Amino acid sequence: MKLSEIKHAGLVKWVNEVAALTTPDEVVVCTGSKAEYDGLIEGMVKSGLATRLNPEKKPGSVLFRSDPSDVARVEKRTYISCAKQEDAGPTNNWIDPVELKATMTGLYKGCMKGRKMYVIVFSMGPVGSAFSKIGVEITDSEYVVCNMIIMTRVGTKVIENLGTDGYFVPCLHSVGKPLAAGEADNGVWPCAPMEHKYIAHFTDDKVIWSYGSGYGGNALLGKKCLALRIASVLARDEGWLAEHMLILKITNPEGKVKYITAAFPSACGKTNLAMLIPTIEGWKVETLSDDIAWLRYGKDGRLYAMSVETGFFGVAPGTSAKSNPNALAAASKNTIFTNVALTEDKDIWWEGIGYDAPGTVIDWHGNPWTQDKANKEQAPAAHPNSRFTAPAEQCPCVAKEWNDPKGVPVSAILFGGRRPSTIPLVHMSRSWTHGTFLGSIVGSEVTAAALDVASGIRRDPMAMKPFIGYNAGDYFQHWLDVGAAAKDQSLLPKIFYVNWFRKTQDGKWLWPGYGDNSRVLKWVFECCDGTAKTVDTPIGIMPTVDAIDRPEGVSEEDMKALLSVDVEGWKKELEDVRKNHYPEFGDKMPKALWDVLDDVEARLDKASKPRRCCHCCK
Ligand code: TSX
Ligand code: MN
Repeated sequence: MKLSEIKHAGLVKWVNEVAALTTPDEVVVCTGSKAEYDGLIEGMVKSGLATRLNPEKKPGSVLFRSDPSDVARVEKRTYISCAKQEDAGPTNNWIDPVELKATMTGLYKGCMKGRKMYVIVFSMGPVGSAFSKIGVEITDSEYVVCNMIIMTRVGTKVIENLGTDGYFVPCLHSVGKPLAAGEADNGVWPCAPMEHKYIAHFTDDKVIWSYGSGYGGNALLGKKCLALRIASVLARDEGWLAEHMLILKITNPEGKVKYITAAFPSACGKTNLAMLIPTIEGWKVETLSDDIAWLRYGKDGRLYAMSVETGFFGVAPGTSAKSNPNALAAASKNTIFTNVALTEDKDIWWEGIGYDAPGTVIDWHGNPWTQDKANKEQAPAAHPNSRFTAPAEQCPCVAKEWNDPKGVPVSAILFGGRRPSTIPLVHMSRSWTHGTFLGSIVGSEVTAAALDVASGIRRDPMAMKPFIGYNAGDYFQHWLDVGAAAKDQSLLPKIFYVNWFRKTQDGKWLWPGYGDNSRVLKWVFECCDGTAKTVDTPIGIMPTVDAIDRPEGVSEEDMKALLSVDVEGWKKELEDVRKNHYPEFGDKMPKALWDVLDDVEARLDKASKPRRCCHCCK
């Protein structure tokens, strides 16, 4: 499509300015059609950047290997750039926008030489929904265009919807690797050195500039940059929530439906939970989103969650027929794989796929690799952050309403983390404010490779720490404000904290997890209906030991361990929150959350003091 066909003067002006700065050979407006996608993939196969997979085993699918320096989001090069540093807050890198724009303009000068510049007009959320946001990504990466076509709604319909003066978020991206005359990528992943990489969010004018990386959240600007960081700012200003949450639909044996959202730090199996297959008779779980949810009040006063993406950009290693057959099915065709291993018969393989590597495979560096199970130190064949980009509609358990422009009414919000001790299998907050407190203290144990945190817990409030586009203290206050704005507190979702990762003293998993988590979801469901068996505890509302159906292999003792309050452990936990976590947010930390901390500590104190029933037993 030609730029002259676009009727939006502001968009055309911006595109022309960017073209003048970056000097591409050609400007292409993306239509999002299958022919366009296929043509771009074909071009990348020809240039050696992509490998076509076996059409019998993975029809319509390709493999990319990125540069070893460009394999993940780079938080140290990610910036919230606004006039006042305080507005970026303690959790974000900050550079003054005047300075950062000057630096990046210098880098963008001539950076698309020898390349095509693509204009991707995309919608986060269904096209035309009052809650959707349109973005326009300008990029010089065909890989980005193809991923955006899977992950978002791209092209003609969105351009039409944008009209002559519709609002859009400008998203500028370049891999930062211009080509000399006659030069081609020749199979080399284009990107710039680390010190030239920038992922910048100009939050005062809601503009995204990304330079130097072609990978994932650094480059697919609709996802983390727009739908979380910029959207969180819009959400604060407009009174809604942009959250790092999956959305699932759960149906009980009587056919009653509820919708649950859930936020977890990385490596907790969020995609697995979104696509869970229940082990309890008659229950069903379906998926609306595995990563991002936008929540706002409906006319009925309930909080609605809308799914904003159209695909899954999932971590490949660990995905198996056992852990997540639905994700494997979603990625069985028309999928882009990045940095996984390639088998001799042009299929894919990765660590934790559920079977041994067949013969010698090509690892993510492009080198022959033969599995050596005796060698615990062997470098993996697939990069630990290797990915599949798969269309949501290919997921066998996608809910029919995943596309609904008004979203779905939320009954429960789950927070969770990877916690071998202290945190029980599940507990429910006493109120929205207490639930916000639980979200604010979310954390996961740090892995052996990164023992940089004294407590061994890395806090990741609401699993949003890297994605809050403004001051995190203000974000906590915004959560409280959203709850306070409910026209009826009883219509608010109930908020839970779950922990699938409890271990015994000798390091064995106490809970089988995966499909058996449906037993916890059942209790959550019952809490929302007011039929659950509950007990009030110092930390919140918990299931009685017999309230949750016990999976095979879990003894009654185990269940008691999973569902008891570790009073001393919780006191240490809250001391860490008081001394190390909350102070990070300084004056911006809402008093209401300090008050919850005081309240829970007082309840724990009361529980640990020997009770005096009368004068005779002092
Ligand atoms: O995704 C996971 N979930 C959520 C599933 C809906 N994982 C994988 C985490 C890494 C991404 C889990 N790992 C879960 C879980 O609930 N639980 C565990 C821990 C665990 C691992 C293995 C076993 C039991 C628990 N059991 C056996 O291997 C036999
Ligand atoms: Mn995510």
